[in-house]
Amino acid sequence: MGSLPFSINEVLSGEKRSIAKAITFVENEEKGYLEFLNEIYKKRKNGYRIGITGPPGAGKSTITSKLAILYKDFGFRVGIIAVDPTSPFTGGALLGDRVRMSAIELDPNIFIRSMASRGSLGGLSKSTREVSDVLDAAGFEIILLETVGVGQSELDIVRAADTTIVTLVPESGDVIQAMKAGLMEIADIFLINKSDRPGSEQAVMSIQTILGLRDHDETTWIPKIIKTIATDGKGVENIISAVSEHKNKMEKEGSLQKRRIDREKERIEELVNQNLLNNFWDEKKKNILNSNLENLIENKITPYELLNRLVNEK
Ligand SMILES: Nc1nc2c(ncn2[C@@H]2O[C@H](COP(=O)(O)OP(=O)(O)O)[C@@H](O)[C@H]2O)c(=O)[nH]1
Ligand SMILES: [Mg+2]
Repeated sequence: MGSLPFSINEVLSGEKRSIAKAITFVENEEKGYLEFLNEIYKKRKNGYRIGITGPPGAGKSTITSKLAILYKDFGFRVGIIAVDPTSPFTGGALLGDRVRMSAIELDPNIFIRSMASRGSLGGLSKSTREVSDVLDAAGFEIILLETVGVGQSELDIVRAADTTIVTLVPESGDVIQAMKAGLMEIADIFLINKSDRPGSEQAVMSIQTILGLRDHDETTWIPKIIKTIATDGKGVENIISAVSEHKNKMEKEGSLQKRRIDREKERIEELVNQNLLNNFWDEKKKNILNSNLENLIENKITPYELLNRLVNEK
């Protein structure tokens, strides 16, 4: 492949500056980025991808940084991808948060990358997945994906993650909101964060009630509900145990493999769509379209006839 603005070997050996450059390269879809992704695909080492989502302000970034530190203390290398416009990782927080973040940013075994959520084709899921691949190939064994749970983004994070954590707070209404937003279906683990505030027990019970209404058998993973106080690090070790339990259960039932297969299937579909689109609209076809616009209005050609002409045009 052609020359890259960074060294692949340095990326693969975990050199942070090169990794950062490689990610920018992929994010911007610079010339040669598919060849680069092709180079590293088989170098991935099965890094475990954990999605952390939930409403703004629930404590996702605080949880993410505490998880990163604890995993690191256990001897893992940890990569963080924060897709959250208000994340302290993206500079959107108070100065105090920002300063606390820098301490983990400087840790040689923790890599943090913030990403803008973009509306481009494939959007969040695509870039999150590809950037996770880069981190995986660079030897990060744990990959934490933080995204703010509004709209499409939490569904995208689920597609990119092996285990999905939904972070809520005790205040009444949060659980109802979460249900409406479809968060109940996607969570493998629920956190009731800010459990230093009143109402955490009721929040746990309402989630239990909702989960209890679902069909399940011995193969079903029943989501764990964990109370945390992220600012004090309380409950964070329980999150790590729950993630391990979820991983073991999925491995036993074959569902981890299935999640990963679904992810690859979706990737191929996106790649094909993107490839077809990029190659379809050449000058000739654009001319056919433009020269027939009036004909459409004047009923001289139907959209379906025009479609056939475009598709069959060589
Ligand atoms: N009282 C309390 N505050 C918390 C807790 N966890 C996070 N916070 C605070 O809540 C605010 C939002 O946290 P942040 O992690 O940025 O939330 P995010 O928007 O979900 O990423 C920050 O000021 C945190 O210090 C907690 O367990 N208890
Ligand atoms: Mg955040």
